[in-house]
Amino acid sequence: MIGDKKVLFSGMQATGSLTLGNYLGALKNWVALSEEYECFYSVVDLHSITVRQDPAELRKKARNLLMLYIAAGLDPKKNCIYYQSHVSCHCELAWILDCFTYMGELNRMTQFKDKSAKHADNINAGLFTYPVLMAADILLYQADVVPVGKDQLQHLELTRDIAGRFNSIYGDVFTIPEPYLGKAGAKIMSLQDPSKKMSKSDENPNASIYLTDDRDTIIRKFKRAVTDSESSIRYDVDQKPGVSNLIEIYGAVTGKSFEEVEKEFEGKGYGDFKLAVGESVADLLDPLHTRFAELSGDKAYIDGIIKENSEKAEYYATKTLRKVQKKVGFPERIR
Ligand code: ATP
Ligand code: LTN
Repeated sequence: MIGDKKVLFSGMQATGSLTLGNYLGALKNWVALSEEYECFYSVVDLHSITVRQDPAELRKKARNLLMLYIAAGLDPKKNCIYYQSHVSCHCELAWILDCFTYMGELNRMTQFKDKSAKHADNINAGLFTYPVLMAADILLYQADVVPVGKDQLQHLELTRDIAGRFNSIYGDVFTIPEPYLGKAGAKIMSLQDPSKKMSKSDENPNASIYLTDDRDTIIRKFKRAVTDSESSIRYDVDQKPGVSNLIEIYGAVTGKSFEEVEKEFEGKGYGDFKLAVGESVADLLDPLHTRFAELSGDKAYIDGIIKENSEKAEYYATKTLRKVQKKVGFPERIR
């Protein structure tokens, strides 16, 4: 708890441009939860270097991501929006937690398996211990709740195991976090291959809607989305994964249930449906584009936010880290 509020932590990697999947699966929920909780929203740039990054690009993407958090509706005066790399406690706690995590546990992580298959020439130790750094992120702020997409549930389960293990040895040090999954949009699939999730690191730009895409691009990408040879608009993930994904997107954007969407497009063809989905997404993203452009032009404001919030994050993170260091037996600092 901070004051009378429960704590929320979440983060996104500064790799690639954010997609509609990131927005519907994560950002949208973040905004909805931001009044109720004391929130920490991190740009997790330490995690980004588990795959090779161009330094100038990474810096730019990290700043854009931070601005997108704000453009999407998070008030940076109320929510602690900061760069993970500015708070060194994350690395220090991750090391300690590494010593409480088993190789077998990390070996089971599907993201590790996927990413090592994708980057077979660079299966580094960071990629392997990635979930421990994520556990450190969450546990440093004593988070009660962590909003994530479905793909991150396994990491969250591991975080809970590590925290429970640590607590059973040293007493109640960490709050055990609960995942928060939004109702709709928890797993948006690729527009080109609906068996894969929409991902910002996909090489095919037509597979994802980027939050920075303009209206024409958005509509064009939806027009090209892979569907099937039938023509009915019906939710059936097994038989009609492409159409079901579009229904999921339309439902998440408009707040309509699957049944309502099916009804709305009864007797209509894929062309009409795809256009409606494209327009609803373009309308959703319009205000975000305007706000992002404003923020991009206000360097001093953004720099101020970065400074203020990294100090706030550091204050809370240090509190937990000092407690942990004491528990494991490191000598006290002499002042
Ligand atoms: P990468 O391709 O670099 O792995 P990503 O697009 O998978 O990136 P992350 O940075 O791993 O995105 O995820 C940020 C947040 O967005 C997480 O909470 C994640 O669960 C959520 N998320 C990512 N992709 C989707 C998706 N397709 N549908 C719903 N939520 C998603
Ligand atoms: N692993 C997450 C990003 C992430 C995160 C976190 C999410 C890093 N640390 C802490 C929630 C809480 C991802 O790839 N989406």
